[in-house]
Amino acid sequence: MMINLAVLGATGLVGQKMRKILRERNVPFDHIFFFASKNSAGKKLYFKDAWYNILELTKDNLKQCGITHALSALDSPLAKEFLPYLAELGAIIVDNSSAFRMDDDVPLVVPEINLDAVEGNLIASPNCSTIQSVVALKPIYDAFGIKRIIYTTYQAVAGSGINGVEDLVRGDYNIANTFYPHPIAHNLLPHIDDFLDDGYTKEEMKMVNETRKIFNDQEIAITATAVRVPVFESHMVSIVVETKEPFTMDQVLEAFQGAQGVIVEDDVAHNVYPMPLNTAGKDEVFVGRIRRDHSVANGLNFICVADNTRKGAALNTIQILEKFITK
Ligand code: 11C
Repeated sequence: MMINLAVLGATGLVGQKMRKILRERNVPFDHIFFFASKNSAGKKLYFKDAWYNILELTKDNLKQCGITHALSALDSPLAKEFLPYLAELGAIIVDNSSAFRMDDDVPLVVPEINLDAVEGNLIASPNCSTIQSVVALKPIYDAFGIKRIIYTTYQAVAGSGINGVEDLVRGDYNIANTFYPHPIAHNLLPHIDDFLDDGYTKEEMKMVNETRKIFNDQEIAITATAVRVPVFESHMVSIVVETKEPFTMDQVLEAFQGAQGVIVEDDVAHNVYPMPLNTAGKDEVFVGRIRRDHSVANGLNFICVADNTRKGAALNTIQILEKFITK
C-alpha cells in the first residue's frame, strides 16, 4: 500500500517534534507532506535529505495530495474543521488535540496500555500530563487495582507551545504582553487551560476523564490540580494512589521495573530522582520518590517525569501510527 503521510501543523512545537521523531525512528513512507497555516505556507523546511515546500492547510490541498496517513498537531478548532474531512477521504489519522478524545467512537490510545483499542481511522492521543501518568500507573493498576488517584502536576511551558516558551524567555520584565495571565518566570501558576464552572480547569478534567477512558474503568475516583511552572520542557506529576489490593514496597518496585516505557530513578540516599532537566529528549517515563502513603490502608506516593512534547505528544502519536504502517 502506498503511504502518503501528512504532518498537519508541521511548524509548531509538536509538529517539529513529530518531524524529528519520524527521522529518528525512520518511519517508512512513500511521500511526505507538511501542512501549516497560511503564514508558513510557501516557506521551505528541511527533512531527512531534502527540502519540502510547506503547504497551506486547505481541504483541496489535502485531497490533491492523496493523503493516506496523517499525524495531526493542529489545535482543537482546526482539528474539528479538517480531520473529519480527511477521515471521510479514508486517511488514517492520529490526532494530538483534545477535539475528539472523549467521543465514544474515537479510541484514546497510549500504546503501552491499550494499543488493542485502535479501531476506525481516527485515533486520539491523550493530553501530555495524562499520557505520562497512565504509563506510570499501568503496572500498579495491573498488579493491585486502583481505587483512587490524586494528581498534582508541575507542567513545563512547552505545553503551551511557542507562546509559553517566549513568556519564560522574556522573563518577568514585560508583564504587559504576557501570554499567561501573570508572569511565569519566578512564579507558579495554578491555572492551565480555561476554568470550568465548578472551579476546576479543563486541564485538570482532561486528566480525570482521559485516565478513566484509557483504563476503560469509570469506577476510579480521581482528582487533579494542574500547575504551570517556570521550566522549559518536561512535566512532573505527583501521583498519590490508593490501590484495591495490599502491596509490599518490593512488589511495587518490581512492578515499576518490569513496566513497558518506564524507568525507575529512585535512590534518595544519593539524591537520585527524576527531574525535567534529565528527561527532556528521552522517550520513557521516569518514576521516583516511591514511598508508602501512611495516611490510608493501601496508599502509594510517587512522582513521574517525562518529556511533554515527546512521549506526551509527538512520540505517542507516532507509536500509534506505527501500528498501521508496520501492519
Ligand atoms: C499543557 N497539557 O501543558 C497542556 C498541553 O490537550 O493536548 C496539551 C493540551 C492537550 O498546557
